[in-house]
Parts: sequence; C-alpha cells; structure tokens
Amino acid sequence: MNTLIEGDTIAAISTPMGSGGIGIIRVSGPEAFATAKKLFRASLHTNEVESSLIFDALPSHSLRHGYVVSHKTGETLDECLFGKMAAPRTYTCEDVVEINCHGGTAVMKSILQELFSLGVRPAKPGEFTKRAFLNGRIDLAEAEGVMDTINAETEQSHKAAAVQLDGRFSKELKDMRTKLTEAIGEIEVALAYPEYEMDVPAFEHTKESLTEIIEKLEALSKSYGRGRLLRDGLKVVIAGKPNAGKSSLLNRLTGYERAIVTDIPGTTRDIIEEFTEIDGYPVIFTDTAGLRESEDKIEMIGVDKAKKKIADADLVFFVADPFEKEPQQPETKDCIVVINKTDKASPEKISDCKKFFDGWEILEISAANGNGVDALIDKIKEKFDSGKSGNDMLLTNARHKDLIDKSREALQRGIDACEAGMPLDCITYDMWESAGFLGEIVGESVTEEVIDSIFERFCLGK
Ligand SMILES: Nc1nc2c(ncn2[C@@H]2O[C@H](COP(=O)(O)OP(=O)(O)OP(=O)(O)O)[C@@H](O)[C@H]2O)c(=O)[nH]1
Ligand SMILES: [Mg+2]
Repeated sequence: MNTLIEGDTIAAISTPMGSGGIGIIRVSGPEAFATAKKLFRASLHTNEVESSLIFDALPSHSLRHGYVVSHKTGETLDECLFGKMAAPRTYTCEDVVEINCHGGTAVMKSILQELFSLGVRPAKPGEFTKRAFLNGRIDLAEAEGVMDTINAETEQSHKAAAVQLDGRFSKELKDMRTKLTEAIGEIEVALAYPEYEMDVPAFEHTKESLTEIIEKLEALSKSYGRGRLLRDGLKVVIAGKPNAGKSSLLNRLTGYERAIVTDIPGTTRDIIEEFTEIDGYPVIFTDTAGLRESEDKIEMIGVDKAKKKIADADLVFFVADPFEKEPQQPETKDCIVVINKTDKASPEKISDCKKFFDGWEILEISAANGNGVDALIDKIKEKFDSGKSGNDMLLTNARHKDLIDKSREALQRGIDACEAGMPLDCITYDMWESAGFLGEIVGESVTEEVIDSIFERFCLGK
C-alpha cells in the first residue's frame, strides 16, 4: 500500500452546507461498512441485529432505504437512503458508504457526530480525491480536473476542465513521455555500443523527435492564455473619472442594479466585482472608484485599489464623459476608451471627446439606453476567441504551465548543447529531466508537499 495513505476511515458532508433537498454524507475506509451499519435500521420495527444482517446482505453498489438511529440514545435521526459500495470500484478505491439524508444542516451534523463518536475521523479537504489519487484510480492532473469541474461556473469553463478530468490531457502527456523515453533508449544504445558508430545519426534522428515534442509543448504552453481565462474568468475593469457612468455601465452589463448610481462624483469608493456569464464564457466585471486626487482618505484608498485592478486586468474599459470639463487620458494605451452618454451629448461634444482620446481605440455607448454596449460585449468575446485553435486541449492550470515550460526548456538546452559540440550524454540528462517535469504533472515523481498543497485547495467533502 502507498505509504502516504492514512488507512483510517474518514467521513464528511459531500454536498454544500446549508439547507437542500438532500445532503450526502460520505464515509470511506476499511471501517466504513462496520460503522455505518451500527447506525442503520432497515425499518422502524427492525432491531439492530436484524438491520445489521440486512446491511451485510446488501449487494455492492446498491441503495437501501432505512433510518439512521443514534447508537447512543436509540433516537431516530433521519430517514435515509444508504449507498453501499465495496472496494475497489469506488470513488476512493476503498469501501464507501454514502448516506443520502435530508439536506438540513442540523440533521447532517448530528449523523456526522454519530460517525465520529464511533471512531471515524473527519475527512480533510480533498481527502477523498487524494485517496483516489494515492490508490491509483486517477492521476494528479485528473484530480486537479475534479477540482476545476466542481468550480466551473460556465459551460466553457466546464468544457476546459473536462479534458483534464476524462484523461485526454494525461494521455497526451504520457504519449510525449513515451516518445522521450524511447528516444533516450536509442541514444543510450548508441552510447553503449560505440563500435557501431551510431552516435551521429542518432543525434539527428533524436533532434527530429525532440523538435516534434518541443512544438507540442509550445502549443500547450500557448493555450494557457485562453485556458486561464476559461478557468478563472476574463477580468474586465471599468475605470475612468468620477461620474463618467462606470457604475451605470456595470449595471447595464450585468443586467441589474448592482452598483449605486448617483450624480454625485465619487459615489463608488470601493471595488465592486460581479461574476457573470457571456455566451457560456466566464467574465468578472469590476467597477472602480473614479480616478481623481481627493482629500478624502477613503476615496484615495479606493483609487489605489482601482489602479491595482487596472494593472491586473485582462481588459480595461476606460469610460469617458463628453461633458467632463477636465478630461483625463488613461495612463496606458492598453485599454478601450468608451465614450458614454451619447444619448445626451451633441455630435460636436462627442467629436471633441474623440479628438481628446486620439490614439486610443474608441467605442461610443450610452449606458442609459444600452446603445453601443453590444460592441463592448463583442470585445469581450474577441478576447476569448483570440487564442482559439482547432485543438480543444487547453492548459488551464498554472502548475501545469510551469512544468510544461520547464520540460520544453530542458529539451531545448539539450539540443543547443549538442549542436555546440557537447557529447550526446548531456542530451540524455536533459531529456530525463524533461520527462521528469512531465511526470510531475500527472503525479509521478512529485513530492509529498506538492501533493498536499494541491489537495488542500479542495473543498471539504470532496
Ligand atoms: N444621460 C446619460 N446619463 C448617464 C449615462 N450613464 C450615466 N449617467 C449619469 O451619470 C451620473 C453618474 O453615473 P454613475 O454610473 O454613478 O457614474 P460613475 O462613473 O460610477 O461615478 P463614480 O462612482 O462617482 O465614480 C448619474 O447621474 C447617471 O445617471 C448615460 O449613458 N447617459
Ligand atoms: Mg460609480
């Protein structure tokens, strides 16, 4: 058995906390059946011994209606469905019982407490999935796909996560590793039998296979831009001077009165963030405090926060008011100037405003009546489309991107060194290193700390 696995029995509520139609308590480990059956009653008239026999006779992977009864007080806690699943074909590869009870916080907690008092330990965040990984059912990239799938809030985010979860991404990596180890084998044979003078042709041939792998790694690395957007959402920041209509635009884009709008400059002081979905794509809109110098301490904190958000944005809409007496140009060209209030401003005013922002990409809108806002939506969609390729294999995870880059760099280093006249031995060193980085993505050759840090980010009960 893997030494990282703590072989005890664990339990947690696997559905979200709060009230719901049903709630599921998952129990996993060698004592899962023995513990669960102590709480199980087949009916209100069946005693503990008979219920226990019924539980034993229940086939694996089936559900049985029953009641949860406190082993301490004999009190009936809830009417439930018991799911019994015997190892190894379970989520964790261990014996698993899933108690489907009513989804009230109090009832779920009381059942959980009963399990704990019978010696079951509270599961740590991600511990069920960690066991699935340590028991070899899924690899690390697939486990990370589980987390992304849980967190995916839009259709496109889900699609990107699914590639990891269903193992296609892992297979691609494994294929590359196999090619690498085959190439290493060829060189090592050439080195072991110098009398056959295989070294020079082997290098040319190796270089060809390595270049092919490098190209694949490059393509994956490039896909991270779009992958990250699909996973985390496109960060769109709405900035500009006070009273320009930033909050009105946020409300227009999100479709409801999210932010307070008044004609008093300096209405918004803090950051207002709103997650939304545009054509299945995840977008985070951020409304910010109007950019100006002020005596007001609170407002200046808001302005500072706004500047940080602008620096960290994927897309900035700089809202400009054609009625503004002291307009201000954005500090960067990397934004779209959005001239607002076109419902009220005369063509001359709009034209003057456009001249002031000469050199920037400019769009005209009215947050008040919605005119021109579709063009902003198109700009958002363009951001998602820009990195699109025929391949749906997208890198969504920063850890994976880092390792893919390291793997590619190692191969390039090897090729460069050989071309500069170094002996072939050095290329195999780089190739082993490159294969090692790919292995870290799927969880072969990773340290315990890396594994822990990944699973700690999971939610409780998963
Ligand atoms: N006519 C017209 N008025 C608008 C439009 N957009 C905003 N306004 C008005 O402009 C004023 C300021 O709007 P806000 O959305 O609060 O502006 P803001 O940029 O968020 O302002 P601060 O939070 O103070 O920085 C309000 O009186 C709005 O009704 C527009 O498209 N047309
Ligand atoms: Mg505002």
